[in-house]
Amino acid sequence: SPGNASASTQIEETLLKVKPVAKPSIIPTPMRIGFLGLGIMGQGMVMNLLRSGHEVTVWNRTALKCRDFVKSGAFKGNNPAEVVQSCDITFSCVADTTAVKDLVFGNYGVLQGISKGKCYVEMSTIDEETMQDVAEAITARGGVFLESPVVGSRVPALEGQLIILAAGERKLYDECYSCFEAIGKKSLYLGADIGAATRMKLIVNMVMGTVVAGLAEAMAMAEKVGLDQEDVAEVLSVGALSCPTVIHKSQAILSQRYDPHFPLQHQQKDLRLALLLGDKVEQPLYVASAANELYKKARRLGYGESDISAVYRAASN
Ligand code: NA7
Repeated sequence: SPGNASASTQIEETLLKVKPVAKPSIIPTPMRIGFLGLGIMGQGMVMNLLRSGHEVTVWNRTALKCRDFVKSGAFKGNNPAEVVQSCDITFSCVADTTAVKDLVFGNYGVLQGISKGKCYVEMSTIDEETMQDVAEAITARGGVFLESPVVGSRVPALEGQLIILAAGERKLYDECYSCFEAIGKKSLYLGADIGAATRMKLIVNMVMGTVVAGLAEAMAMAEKVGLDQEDVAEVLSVGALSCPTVIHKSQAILSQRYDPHFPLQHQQKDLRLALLLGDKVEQPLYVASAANELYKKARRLGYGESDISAVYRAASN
């Protein structure tokens, strides 16, 4: 469709524009790498794997998104099972729990490609129970599993500056060394216990979600009390609250440009998952709950696929 064609052109333009941070010392593993999911995060990660000399086979539900990566030297798999079969280590980074379940347990899914020694790394942010179910299914077939959500959004993914959180099989974590070097600025192994990396990711995104919701509410209030929002953004940018998130998100609110760096629906998913986790351990989460409602409202207003900063629309509505 024309929509898809323009998505592909957009990918190409973005990839040409962004320069990754130079990392001359990477020695790519000779292992064959598979990558499932070419969303905002997957696109940046795959580009950096290719740039650093890794052999990568890609698959995406919407196949057209593979085109620019094949032009840049990737192989294309026909389905997840085929990618897993033809590669040594397969990474996946897709939207949510439903997507992961489809990908892993579905027809021609990951599980059908797993045999003894095949390695699978799940980078999506999902609930830890599903993560554990996936781990069990993979290992029951002789596969090796690592849970590895990443912290960072579109630009850090494109620049190879993500933070990689990992838990599961230590040997596989070590084997991913050159891949993690290519896509990230830091990686952290949190132990063999599947779920630890997801919990860390949810904690970090709880901070992100509450900070951006608070900023949106303050900007909306500023306008109501007769302040110039540009002045507010300037004061914030020179004070102790000056950080990339506050600076970039206040600029997005000022310019009313909400092109997705971190899709709002994913932030709301992460808050929802954090609230479930809080429920399990009886931790009251007043602030995160309130923020979650604001993101929910923004989704209802149609901003699910916009950037997280579009939560301003819910706050000012
Ligand atoms: P995006 O840009 O929203 O991309 C989502 C990706 O997930 C994209 O490749 C989708 O394929 C894919 N997807 C969604 N549903 C499915 C199903 N049912 N089956 C297979 N593939 C699916 O997300 P991000 O890249 O920003 O984030 C990815 C994860 O990292 C997420 O968990 C974040 O919280 C962190 P499509 O192109 O639509 O066919």
